[in-house]
Amino acid sequence: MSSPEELYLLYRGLLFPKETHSLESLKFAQEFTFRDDDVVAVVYPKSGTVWMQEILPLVLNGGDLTPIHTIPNWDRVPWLEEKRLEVVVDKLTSPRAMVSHLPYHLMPPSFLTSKAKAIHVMRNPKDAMVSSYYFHQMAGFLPDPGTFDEFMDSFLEGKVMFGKWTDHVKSWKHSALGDRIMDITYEEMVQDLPAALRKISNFLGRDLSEETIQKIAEHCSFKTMKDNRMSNFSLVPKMYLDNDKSPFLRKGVVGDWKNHFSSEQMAKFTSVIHKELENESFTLPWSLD
Ligand code: PPS
Repeated sequence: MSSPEELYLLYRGLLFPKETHSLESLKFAQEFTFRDDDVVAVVYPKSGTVWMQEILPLVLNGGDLTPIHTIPNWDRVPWLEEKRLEVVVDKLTSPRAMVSHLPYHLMPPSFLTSKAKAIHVMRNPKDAMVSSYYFHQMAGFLPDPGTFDEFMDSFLEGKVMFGKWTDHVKSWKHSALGDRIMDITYEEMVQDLPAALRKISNFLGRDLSEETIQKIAEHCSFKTMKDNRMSNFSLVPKMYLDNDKSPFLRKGVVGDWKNHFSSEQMAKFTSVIHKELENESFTLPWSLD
């Protein structure tokens, strides 16, 4: 089994999985030229990234299913910081959609000066942590997570890919993007996907009919995505992502942390997160209890 040192690249204080990132890919991201009509979903890991890879093309193209049925999600809406971007970038047609796990301060200069839009997706960190715990079991390119308790310590200390959840959230909450950024939560999307789709399409200046919204919601449901081989990672060799160990599209619910946290773990987790956010001007959209 490989050690974290072998599996991660340390770049500007953050850990990046070497399988999918390199110094070249991070340089490519830094030098990437954003266009004014680009949109990027900025998401801490395990908080709704691949969901946005399904939603964005459909909202942008008015519900044409071709991209989600013919292009694997990682090429359809690539990660800004991953190696694949350089390979597929010339095939992307405007308006282009991307995703990123980067914090705001690592976004490329051209993003800041362009008019490109950002959609910041947040998920309750307890559920993101549980999802990540299972992801570390199925992803051959990530270190063994250890026990749930050990993984919680790594997560709270930021010794995981893309660092601390609180740092990521703070960076985006303090962005200077004004009306170029929209916040949405994973929980809102689970609770009422059509309403979330209306919010996203309004933000992107798309006037979609109710019929189209309903069609997109159906094709972006957890169940439909789990059956879509272009989106469920079944095309990836098992040595990288083993859906038999834990499916990538695992549960897709809110509050699974309640099935995993002891009362001590819950108290510790909540107190660490609250302490790190205590002087912040923003409030979290959900209670952590
Ligand atoms: S990654 O690896 O960081 O890109 O992962 P990410 O896509 O951000 O997060 C994976 C979790 O999102 C869930 N997911 C969904 N939930 C509800 N509905 C839909 N359509 C959906 N698509 C993805 C996925 O199941 C992971 O959460 P868990 O809790 O593990 O099920």
